[in-house]
Amino acid sequence: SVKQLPLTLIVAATPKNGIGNKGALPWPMLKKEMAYFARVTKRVPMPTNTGSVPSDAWKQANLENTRRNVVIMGRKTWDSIPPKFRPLKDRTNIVISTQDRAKLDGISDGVVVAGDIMSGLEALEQRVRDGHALPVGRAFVIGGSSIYSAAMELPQTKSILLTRIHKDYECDTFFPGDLESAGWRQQTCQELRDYVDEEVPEEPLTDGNAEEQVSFQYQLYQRP
Ligand code: FOL
Repeated sequence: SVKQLPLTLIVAATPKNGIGNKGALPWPMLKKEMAYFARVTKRVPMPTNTGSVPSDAWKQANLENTRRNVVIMGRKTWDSIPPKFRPLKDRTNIVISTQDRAKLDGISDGVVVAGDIMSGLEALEQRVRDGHALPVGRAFVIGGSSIYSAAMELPQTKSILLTRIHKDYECDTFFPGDLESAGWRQQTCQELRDYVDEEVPEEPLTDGNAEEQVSFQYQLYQRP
C-alpha cells in the first residue's frame, strides 16, 4: 500500500533552478517562505468526504493527532537543517543514506533511516503496523537534488510544490531536469489553493531583511 502512496515534491528554486549553495539554502532566511514550507508539510489532508464541510469526526481525529505527514530527505539535507529544528517536528522524518544510522548526525529514535525512498516508506509501514509510528497522511520529498531526481523517476510522484524565487543567487546545487519538457504542467492558483488547503495570492510575495527584499511565488506542477 505504501507503493501506491502519492508523493509530493516540495522545493524552492531560483530562476536557474538553484536550490542550494555550500550545504545551505542559497538565499537569506525567508521567514514567510519557510513558514509556508512548515505549514504545508504539517497539514494532514481531510479524508475524501462528500464535499467541503469537515466532519466533526475528522476534526476530532485531527486534534487527536491520528495521522502524520512524512518528510523524506537525503542525508545532506538532513545535515543542512539547524539541529534545533530536526527532526522536523510534527512530521515523521525519513533520511536516505547508505550509512548506518549510528554514523549519522543527530538521528533520534523516531527517525527512519533507509537506503532509498521505497525502502524508507516500507520501513515506516512496518513501524506503523507495530504501533511505533502514526499512520501516514501525506508524503513529501524535501530534497536535495539526488533525492528529487530519484523521486521524479517514481510513478507515484504526481505533484511538485515549487516556490519560484525571483532572484539569481549563487548556487552549487540544482533541481534536476526541466519541468515543462518532462510532462509537468503548471496548475492554476486555485488548484494550488485546493491542494495546500490555504489561501495563496496570485501576485508574488516579498520577504527578506532590510538589506535585501526578495520576491517569490508559490506554484503547483502536476503530471498525468
Ligand atoms: N521547500 C520550500 N518551499 N522551501 C524551503 O526552504 C525548502 N527547504 C528544504 C526543502 N524544501 C523546501 C530543505 N531545507 C528547514 C531548514 C532547511 C530545509 C528545510 C527545513 C527547517 O528548519 N524547517 C523548520 C522551520 C524552521 C523555522 O521556522 O525557521 C520546520 O519546522 O519545517
